Amino acid sequence: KLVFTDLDGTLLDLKSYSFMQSIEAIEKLKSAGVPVIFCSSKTRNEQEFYRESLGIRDPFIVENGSAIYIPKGYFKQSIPYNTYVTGDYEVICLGKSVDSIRSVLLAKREQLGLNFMMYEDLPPEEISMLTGLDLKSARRAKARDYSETILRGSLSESFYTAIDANGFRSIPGSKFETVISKYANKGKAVEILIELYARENDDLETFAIGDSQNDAEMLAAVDNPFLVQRPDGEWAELADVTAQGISGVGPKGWVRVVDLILN
Ligand code: 2M8
Ligand code: MG
Ligand code: MG
Repeated sequence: KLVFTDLDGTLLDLKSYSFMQSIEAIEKLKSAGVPVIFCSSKTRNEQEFYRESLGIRDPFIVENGSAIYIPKGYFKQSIPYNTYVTGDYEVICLGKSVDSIRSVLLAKREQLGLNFMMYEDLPPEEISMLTGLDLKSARRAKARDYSETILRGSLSESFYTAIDANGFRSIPGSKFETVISKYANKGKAVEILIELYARENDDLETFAIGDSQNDAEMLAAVDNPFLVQRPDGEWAELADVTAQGISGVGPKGWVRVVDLILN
């Protein structure tokens, strides 16, 4: 079994970004030897914080499918993709550099006379105020490699057309929008990891848990897709995939899905 999971509003409480409610279920997955693979809009630094806090050592997918971080030696066989090494990881990159994204955003903001703000424009203190992340977490969120989050201000139809023409797309998250390369994709990243696990494990059964539209591609890539409830009690309406709706908002639903997976 393999579990792919979103973080904000899924494993983490959407408001406090806390993992307290999920700890026990994570321990059960670890004891059962089931990999817990984060797949989120969060950065490497943010996800490393949660991996270290929770003692998770499995690969993880950052910035909405922009890159897959695989601990060195995690797979016995060598990885049949272009990779680069950073720290203790081999990285498969599907996205584009944050610098290229930010420079297109800057140019389009100017040309189209828009007034949106992105992380790059703001000190961590202000990001912290706007997101509810604590200051250290705001710094980890600002340290992006392959995407940029737009925090406030209006975006126009012409904005979306312009970024599309430059090879980018905007992904609506639980609270904000994040601009990534068109070729970055949570689903593609999940498929690559499934293929790597499948070389070493027979009869894999795959699961994914999310809470919003930005999880659709991940959910479409697994055998058993689940959606947890959002704070308003609704389940996200996904365009191209049907997922089983589980009762329980965020981590409350997450814990229920883990019980289903293990029983
Ligand atoms: C952004 O991600 C959330 C996730 O759905 C969003 O778009 O609403 C990203 O910048 C992420 O790195 C950050 O931790 C989060 C904070 O709410 O916002
Ligand atoms: Mg989410
Ligand atoms: Mg997310």
